Amino acid sequence: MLDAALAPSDIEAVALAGLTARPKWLPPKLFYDEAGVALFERITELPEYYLTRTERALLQRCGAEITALAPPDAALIEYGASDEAKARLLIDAQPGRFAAYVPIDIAAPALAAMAARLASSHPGLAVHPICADFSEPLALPRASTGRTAFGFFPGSTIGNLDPEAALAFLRRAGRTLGAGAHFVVGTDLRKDPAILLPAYDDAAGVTAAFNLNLLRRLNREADADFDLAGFTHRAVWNDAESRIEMHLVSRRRQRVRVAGTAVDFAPGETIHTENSYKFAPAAFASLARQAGWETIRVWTDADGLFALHALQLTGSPG
Ligand code: AVI
Repeated sequence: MLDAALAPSDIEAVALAGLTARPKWLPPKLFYDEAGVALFERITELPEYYLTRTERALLQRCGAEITALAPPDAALIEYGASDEAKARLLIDAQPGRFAAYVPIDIAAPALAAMAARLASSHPGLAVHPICADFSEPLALPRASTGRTAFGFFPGSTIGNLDPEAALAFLRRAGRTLGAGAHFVVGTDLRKDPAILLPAYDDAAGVTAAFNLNLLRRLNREADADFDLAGFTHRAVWNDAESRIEMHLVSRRRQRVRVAGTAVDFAPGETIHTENSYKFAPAAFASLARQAGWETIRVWTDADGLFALHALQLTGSPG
C-alpha cells in the first residue's frame, strides 16, 4: 500500500486542490508514506480494530469453500496486495487449485519481496506481480491469460472508495478479469456505531497518529508548515451515507502555508481525510450488480462484523 506512485509535484497539487476547497479535504492515498504504512500495521493489531483479524479468521474458516469456486489451474488476482498473507489462506486451502498468483500493488519493493517469499515456499506457483495503481485500467500479464481469473480484493479497501469510484472499480475489474471470472471482495458490515467508532478512534491514539501523520507528510513533501499540535483527530459515523468519516479539526484560528499558498483555518474547521463505507450485504450486492457482478455467496462471522462476498461476472461490466 506504500504510496510509491506519487511524485512531489503531484503531492503539492493534490494537497492544494483539497485544502483550497470548501469543505477542505485530503485524499486518503496520502496516508501511506513509510510512517503511515507502519502506523496502519499497528492499527490492524489494535483491540478495537476488529476488521483485519475477523477477515483473517473468516478466510481460515471458509478458505476451502471459497477456493472450491475456482476451476483447477485458475489465476488468483489480488488487488492492493501489500503482502501475500491473506492470499496464502486461499492458495493453501486447496493446494494446486491456483496455478498462478498475480498480486497488484503500487509498491514495487513489497511485490518483489512477496515474489521471493512465494518462490521458496510455493515453487510450483507462477507469481506475476503487477506494479500498478488499481484505480487505473490495467492489463493482466500474458502468462495468466488463458487461465480463468479469480479476483480477490480483501481488507475492506473497497470501502475507502466513494460509491461512484467503487462502481467504476468493479466495472474495470470485470473488464480485466473477463468472462466467467469470480471475484471475492471483503467489506466491513454496517453495525452499531458503539463498535465502529472506537475502531477509528482507539484508546492508544494510533489512529489519531495515523491521521495526523498526513500533515507531517505535507510538511516534508508539500513545503507546508502545519503545527501538528494545532489539529486533533475526529472520527464521525455518518448514518445517512453509511460511512465512518475521519477529519482533522483545527483547534484555533490559524494560517498555514502549503507550497507557497496561504491556507486559513477557522477554529473547529475540519479537513475531511477519509471515508470508510460500511455495507449491509444487500447494499453491496446491489452495487456489484450495477457493475455486472452477481453475488453467489456471502460469508460472515458469528458476530456479524465482516463479510466476504463471492461475485460472478454474469452481465456486461458496462
Ligand atoms: C485501509 N482501510 C480499509 C482502512 C479502513 O478501515 O477504512 C483504513 C483505516 N483508516 C483508519 N483506520 C484504518
